[in-house]
Amino acid sequence: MKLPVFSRADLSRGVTTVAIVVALCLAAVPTTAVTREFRVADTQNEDYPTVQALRYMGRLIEERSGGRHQVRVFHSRQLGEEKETIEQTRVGAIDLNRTNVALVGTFVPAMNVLAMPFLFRSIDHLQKVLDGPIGNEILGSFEAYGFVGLAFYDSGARSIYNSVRPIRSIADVKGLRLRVQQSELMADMIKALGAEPIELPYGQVLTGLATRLIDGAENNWPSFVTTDHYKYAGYYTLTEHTMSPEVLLMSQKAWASLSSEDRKIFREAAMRSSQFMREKWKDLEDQSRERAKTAGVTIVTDFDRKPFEAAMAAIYAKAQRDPAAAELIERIRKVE
Ligand code: GTR
Repeated sequence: MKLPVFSRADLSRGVTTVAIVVALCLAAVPTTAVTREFRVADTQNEDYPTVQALRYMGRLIEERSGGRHQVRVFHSRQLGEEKETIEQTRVGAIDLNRTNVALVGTFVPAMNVLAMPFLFRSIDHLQKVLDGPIGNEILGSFEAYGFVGLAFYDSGARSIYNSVRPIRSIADVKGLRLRVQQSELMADMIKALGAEPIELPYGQVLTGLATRLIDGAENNWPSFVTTDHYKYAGYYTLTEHTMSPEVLLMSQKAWASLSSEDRKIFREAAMRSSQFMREKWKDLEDQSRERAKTAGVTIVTDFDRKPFEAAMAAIYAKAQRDPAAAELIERIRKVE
């Protein structure tokens, strides 16, 4: 077999061609940072305002990074149930996560403060806290636990619903098997009201209601209705026992891959998506309430709230054993 013989001229032509190809390839790659797709998890359905807000954020990020970064939203538990996705976000397997603060309380203690019962006097009070210095501080506190806090999303107030009886007094709660999020604080809260808390992932609540494994659960209007829980639990009492908001987290691994300029783009887009979500939220709350009413759900608004609040004394005593939590609770109460 005869090997090809290259002349000096052939070789130098080859080198020139390779150099041109390499130069063209380099020109096509922006020098600022590497292009990548960021995966974000959300447990809610595709139409839910949080999912829409994440998509909106993605559009902003893509636009402002000149197409270098894309955000792909995995809704409806496509990446797993909420608790598992938080663990995966912490280790960097998932880049971003929209979750409820009650679930992050297991990892980041300050989050439990935001889920404390009857802490916020109104949605207005909650928004003032989240939009002000306390909200910023809390977002900043995530770094010590392996996350980066980007923004809060509203989630209204959570109330108790069930299929057994209308709850008009605290005595009516007694003995009910009520599903709670995978959160010690939420389980303690329901126990303090005299019910039996059953910790279940969000995706299993509908089956739990349909099979009578549970008598009821607690959630805001949009979650109660968009999941069809209202079709099985016909009594909704406006206990509004917590206003635990949603939070958008990023894994530290994904954050570390961003240039300081890109970090700014992510933070700003997240903040803007929070405003976007707020506008969508109110409408969906109203629509969901109307849909439940039309479907025949009994909505109890006239009930004795005081004993519900009083039953929470032990929850506060336990939380306030941590001086940082006690101080945060006080500061939140003082926000006018
Ligand atoms: C919803 C919240 C979800 C999830 C759910 C639940 O309000 O948006 O992230 O925490 O409640 O009860 O599991």
